[in-house]
Amino acid sequence: MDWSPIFFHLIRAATNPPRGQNRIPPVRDEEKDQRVRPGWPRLALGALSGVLAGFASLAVAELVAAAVRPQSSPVVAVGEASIDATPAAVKDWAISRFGTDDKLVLQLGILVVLAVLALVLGALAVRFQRVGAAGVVLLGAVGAAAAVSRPDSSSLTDALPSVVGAVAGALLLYKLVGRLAAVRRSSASTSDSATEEAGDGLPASEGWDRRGFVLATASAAAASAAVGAVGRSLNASRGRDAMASRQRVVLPSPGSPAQPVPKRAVLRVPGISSFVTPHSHFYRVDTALVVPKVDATAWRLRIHGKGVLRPGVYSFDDLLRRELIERDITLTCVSNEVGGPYAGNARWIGVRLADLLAECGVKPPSQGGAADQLVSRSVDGMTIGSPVEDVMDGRDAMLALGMNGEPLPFDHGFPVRMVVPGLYGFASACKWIEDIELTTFDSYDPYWVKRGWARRAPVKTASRIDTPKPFARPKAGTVMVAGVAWAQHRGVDKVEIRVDDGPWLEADLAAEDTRDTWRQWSLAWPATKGGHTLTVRATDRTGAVQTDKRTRTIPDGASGWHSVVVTVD
Ligand SMILES: Nc1nc2c(c(=O)[nH]1)N[C@H]1C(S)=C(S)[C@@H](COP(=O)(O)O)O[C@H]1N2
Ligand SMILES: [Mo]
Repeated sequence: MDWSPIFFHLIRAATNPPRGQNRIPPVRDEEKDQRVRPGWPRLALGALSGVLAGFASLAVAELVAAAVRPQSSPVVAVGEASIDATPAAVKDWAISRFGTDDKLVLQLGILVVLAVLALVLGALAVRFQRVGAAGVVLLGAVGAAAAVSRPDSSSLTDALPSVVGAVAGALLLYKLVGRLAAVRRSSASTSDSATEEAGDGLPASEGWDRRGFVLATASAAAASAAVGAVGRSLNASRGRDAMASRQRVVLPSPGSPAQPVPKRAVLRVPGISSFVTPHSHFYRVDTALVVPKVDATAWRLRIHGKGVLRPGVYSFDDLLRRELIERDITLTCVSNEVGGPYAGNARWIGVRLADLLAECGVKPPSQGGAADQLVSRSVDGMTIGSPVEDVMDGRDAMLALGMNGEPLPFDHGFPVRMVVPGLYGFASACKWIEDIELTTFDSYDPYWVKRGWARRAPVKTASRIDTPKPFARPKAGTVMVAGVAWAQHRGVDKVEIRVDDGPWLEADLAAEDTRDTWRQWSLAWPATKGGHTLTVRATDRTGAVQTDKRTRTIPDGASGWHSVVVTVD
């Protein structure tokens, strides 16, 4: 497509505007009847100009962000800032209401708010041209402030996308509403360029330069779309080095392989969670609106802090060359409601964290170590605190490089993340990790703790009915009730099902893979017609029965029994 006429018009619109447009020009007597106060059609067109200016701002910002970094784009920066500022309860609600779509919903929400503000500013600009433009600049300032105050922002250049975008949008709005305000003069006053543009035989319109407005609007819309599209594709290609580095990774066979998953650990019941969770079904919970794309070749991990006798810096290849362990570990999120979906089981391959720490001279508190908290930091500024005692107590805490036989997917932390059996993800599973600092619980609160979550968060024993689904209508007869239960690092020893207020029936437990993985279970239920409530509870290897006491997810994980109501036909 040939863009030159559009750009020509855009440039013309910008450089050759009708004069006197920021004020309603003085009107001669014979024009008075043509002079209309902005009625709703012009206000509507002003509002349209506002939306267009907003669109142009975001398009330009997208292009500039491609040059700076994708996370500096105003919608991303404001979105991530609002994620950080959202009270824990609201965030929890959003996660449970929208699930993994919460980010999409958030960004759409920001766009809707922006669109409304743009409509208002545009309509306002019809009467108060400068106020409208100033409003756009102000919105840009908000974006800029959000961008430079992100924890992963290291430079004021992060303000550029918002600033440049806002200036472009403000100019455009100013020009567009100028077209609306320009009063059609008598054909004698040829000095007015608006008149020139309209003076080609088109009928004079209701007191403003209709043709000039339509042309300017159309060209600005087309130019913005083009600029935005270029920005988007540049942004998308920015991760190319990272993607190439991921493709080059060859995971060595582990020195300490996982035992094969026992055949009897996997049940063949339709509707049950698969024992190993494929990537496509593995939950994702993080605060990143733009998934960090880290180039493994340039990646480094620093280990330092209290009681670290020999601080270390490791490259990805340094880690690959070490002896690797391979382990099946079930990861769960503290935001998971009773019966919720935020749990997944994968085969991880990585470096034993305790060995690395020991090499750096770190001792656990029980052996006189000075630090009791290990704070992991990610490239996107996340901070996660784990007890040093836990990661060094012999469990398979690791810096994972691979998941289910592949390098980590970007969504799940490429190139390296932490995985610690028995701790919730927010207290252990730092993705895109780049720094480990040894410190104390007393002296530092990481990200989630600052927001009301617990400092220490071992996984609570949980069990879930996967099938039948809530409100299912199975036929009377034998109905397979099945699901999973987890109590990582303690192990699950028993799962029981209760039908209505009947006795607890012991379910058939699939064989255990390891005590760090969940266990599938099933029960052949002789279902009788009518409505029934199925309830599940698990018992862990310490003998503790899963509590029926319902708690919220905040601060340290939901508890209570999962129930499913069905109607048997
Ligand atoms: N960098 C970073 N790491 C993070 C998070 C995050 O927001 N940012 N969220 C944590 C939480 S709350 C959980 S439950 C796990 C989820 O890991 P997954 O997305 O691979 O399932 O990642 C953890 N690691
Ligand atoms: Mo989580």
